[in-house]
Formats: sequence, structure tokens, C-alpha cells
Amino acid sequence: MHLPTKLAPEPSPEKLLQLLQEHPSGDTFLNYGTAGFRYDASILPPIMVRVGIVATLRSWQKQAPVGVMVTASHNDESYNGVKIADPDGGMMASDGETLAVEMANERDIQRLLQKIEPFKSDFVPIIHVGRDTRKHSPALCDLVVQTARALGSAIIDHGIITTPMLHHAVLHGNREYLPLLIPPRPAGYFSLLAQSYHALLATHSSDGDRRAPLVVDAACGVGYAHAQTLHQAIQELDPTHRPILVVNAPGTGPLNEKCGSEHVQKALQPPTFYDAPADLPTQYCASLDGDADRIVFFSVTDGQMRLQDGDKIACLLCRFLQAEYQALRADAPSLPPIRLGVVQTAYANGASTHYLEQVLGPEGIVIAKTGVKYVHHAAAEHFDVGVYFEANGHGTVLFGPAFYQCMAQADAALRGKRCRGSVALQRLSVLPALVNQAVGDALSDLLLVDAILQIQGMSPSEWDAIYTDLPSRQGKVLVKDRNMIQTNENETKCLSPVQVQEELDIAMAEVKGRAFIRPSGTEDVVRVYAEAPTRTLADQLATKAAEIVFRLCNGIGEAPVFG
Ligand code: 16G
Ligand code: MG
Repeated sequence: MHLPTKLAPEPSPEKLLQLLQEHPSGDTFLNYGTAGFRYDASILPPIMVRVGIVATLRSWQKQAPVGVMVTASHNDESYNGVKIADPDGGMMASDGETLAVEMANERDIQRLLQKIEPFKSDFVPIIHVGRDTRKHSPALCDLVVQTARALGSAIIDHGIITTPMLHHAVLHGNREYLPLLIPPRPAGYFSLLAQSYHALLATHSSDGDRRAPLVVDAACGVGYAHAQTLHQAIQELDPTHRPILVVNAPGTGPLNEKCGSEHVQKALQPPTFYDAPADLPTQYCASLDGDADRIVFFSVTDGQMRLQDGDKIACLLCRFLQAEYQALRADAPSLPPIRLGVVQTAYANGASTHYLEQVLGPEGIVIAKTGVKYVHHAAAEHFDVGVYFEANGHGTVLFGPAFYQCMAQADAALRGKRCRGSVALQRLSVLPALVNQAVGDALSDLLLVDAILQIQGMSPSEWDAIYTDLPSRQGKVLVKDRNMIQTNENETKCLSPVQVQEELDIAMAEVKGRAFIRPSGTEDVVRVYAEAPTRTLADQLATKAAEIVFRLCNGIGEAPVFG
């Protein structure tokens, strides 16, 4: 990471004008979708210039540092994208998105410049920037930097980092480092994770970990180098720690292609190991996505793959948190209750929701709209300890103020005692350091899951067996205009056209299954999901749901058939 060469560069209106003139906006309407602006890399330069402006305005508006990450996550190498992080380290809130869309779509340079004026203030805007390993990322990132500097922003350039590291840097930069203006160092991230993982494992007595090595497929992306650094940090604390073998380095294979979490979860196939020996042990593996904010686990034995997706991770975490919290309260009954719960999306497999109902009770589950920002928000709003995971492997655990109060009271109640409750207290107290509080983080989740499996003495196959997924099918339908479809808040029901839901209800009842349709937030398609007691029925229901959308929502081409 490079320190800002000059904390507050002199604004340069000439440079700003030059950048805008050299990179005029095209005709396409640009949308700040679920995960920022994401397009074929060739059309991104004008967007990057405008994001340099928006990030500066956001920093002025909030009077605090913000972040910009250049990545297209799990998309293929031809794509790139950019997203902005708010000062709390989370995804930029919706008022910022509105501003981003307005600025990106303003074709008239003079009008664009006028729109900047009301935001100007004495506060020196500070922008953390990071990028992934795509070949176009350095040049695209540089456009953001040049533009922001032309407006007088101080840049903290983190170079090649994972998306969650960027969010983490923004969060920690605002909390601890801002008064000193010393930017957070990536080294701080690794030692925080390694030390808290170590502290969590230290609560559990074992005679050494003799399990198979943990193999991490880094999707040929940015997670590769950072997973290795993390492994080194762990080995420095505990030289006997079993190896974490990181495979699929950038350049050894195409980014996200036949590897990475998106491939493993959607195709239900193990990744290609581009740079690993044929005898790689595959009893215990994890796949990251291209910017390392998602993770799924899997194992391959006798050619058979078993997947532990985001749903299964959520179940493991909830089971652990509930057990520890109950152990704590058993020894400290005067503690106030805390709300422990989980947020899932409509894509969560019904079997996982059923499992979670048994662990947490029905009041412990909220279904939110698809997209990280929605589930994150719901977890913070509904729970004091809020787990959220999308089935695709993006998730984390958020700890709210009532949790910290509960820990402080438990500490007072159990001080000096040696009991199960005090072990639970140690475990729970270390979690907010291990678990990324800004966004879902594949590296943090990797260590969290691994520590829980060790503490609970569970093998990956025992974890896998806690429930069996209902057969499900996902597909997409091309329609003339996906915006004609309106859904309810959490996208489990279609409100308009009304007939769609009426017909879906009949189709679901016929096979005792569940199905929903929703317009995608990232692609020009309508997504279809179905699950049912058997594979045949799930395919039949998905086919019927796609046919309903195709017929009632002006389908293009042919309705897809599944199975
Ligand atoms: C984005 C979202 C992801 C969501 C997916 C849905 C982030 C960082 N990622 O990848 O959470 O599951 O979009 O895509 O917000 P869809 O709307 O095309 O189905
Ligand atoms: Mg990602």
C-alpha cells in the first residue's frame, strides 16, 4: 500500500475538464446495480472518471473517508466494475446510488461540473482505493484516482486487495486511524484475523489437528496471494497448524472460469485445479470468488462432490452461536436476552430454513430481498447477533450494541469462575474481531468455519449431513422488459402481473413445491427458482414457472425447459 504522496492535492479544474473531455459518456443508460457499475471493461473508462467524482462528493457529503473498489467479482475476465463503500465500510447506501446514477448519466460536461459545486466543503475528501487482478484494473483504477485528485481528494491506494479488505480498511480507517491520518495497513488485517482465529481455537483442547489439509481454490483471482499471506500469519502463531494449500493462482487459468465459488455452487462441479498436482487431497476444500467476498466449501470423494454452500455455512454458524449463547446463559442466568437470528434470501434451500427454524425458532429467521446490501441491512435491523448468508456464499455475522453489553455483563458475572459459561464468553467475545463487520469476507469466513468445525469436533462430511438439500433448479427467461415485473419486498411473491402469482400458486400446489420469479438486478433477464420433493418435480416446476413468465411477461425466443 502506498501512503498518499500529498494528503490534500491542489484541485485542478483543468485536469478535471480534460479527463471528462477525453472520456465522454456513451449513449447507454448506466445503472448502479446490485454490485455497482459492472460492464464489459471496454465501456468503463468514462464511468471510472465519474466514479472518481461521485466518491469525492460522497466523502464531502459524509465528511469522512469512503472507498472505491475496482472489480467484477465472479464475472469473467472481459468484465470489470466499480463499487463505492460508505464510511461505515458497508456498501454505499441508496441515496448515494441515486447520486451515482445521476452523475454517470449526465452527458453535458458543464451541467455535470455545476452539480459538483453544492457539495464542496473545507473537508479534505479521502478515498481508499483497491483493485483486483484483472488486466484492465490498474488503468481503470488510475482514472478514478486522477479524477478524485483533480477535485482535491487525498487517495489511500491499497493496490491489489480483496473487496472485503477494502471495506475493512474503510471501516477501520474511520474508526481508529482518521485522527492520526495514518491509513490502516493490510498487515493489520492479517494479524487481526490470524490472532483471533488462534484465540478462538485456544478455547478448545485438542491433541493436535490431524485432519486433511484445507485446500483453497482462489478462482485465479485476488484471493490467492492474500490467502497465502493469511496462512503465513497463522503459521507464525502456530507452526504446527496443518497446511492450507492455496491453489489456482492468477495467470495459471482463466479468472473464475471452471473454478471459483460461482462455478462450484452453480454448476455443482469441483473446480479445475489449474496449478495443482493430480494427487491433491480433496476431502476438505473451499472455493473463493474472483474478489474473495464469497466462499463455499466442498469435498470430493470417489469422484462425488458434496457442496456446503452459504446456507450450510449459515446453519453451522447459527448452531454454534446458539450453543455458546445457551452455555453462557446457563452459568449467568441474569443476563439480558439477546436477539440471535439469521437472514436468508428466497434462494435459501427450504431444507436449510427448516433446519434453522429448529435451531433458532421461527422468530429467528428473516427472509430479505436478494443482494448483499439488503441482507446486511436486515441483519443489523432485526438482530443483536445477526448471521446472514446468501446461498452463493456471501455472508457474515454482525454484532450489535446489545451483544457488547451482554458480553460486558457476562464478564462481570463470571469473573474468576472456571465453567463452561466462561469458555463460551471467551469464544463469543473474540468473534467480532475474526468476523468482518463491514461485508462478507471469504478469508474471514474460511477461518471462522474451520475453527467451528474443530471446536465442535465435526468432520466436513458430518457438517454436510446436518440436513439434505431439497432438489432445486434455477433458470432464466428473456423478456422484452423485465421492469414490468413487480414483486413483494423480499421477492418471494410476484405482485404484478397479478396472474403470474395466481398461476405459480397452482403449479406449486400440484407438486408440493416452492417457486418464485424475480427480475435480475445484474442482468437483463427474469430469474426463476423452483424446489420440490424430487429432482423431476423440481425441474417440472421450474419449467412451468418459466413458461408462466414467458407467456405473461412478453418472453423472447423460447421458454426454457429444464431437466
Ligand atoms: C450481486 C450481489 C449478490 C446477489 C446477486 C444477485 C453483491 C456484492 N452481490 O452479485 O449479493 O446475490 O447480485 O444477482 O451485492 P441477480 O440480481 O442477477 O440475480
Ligand atoms: Mg464477489
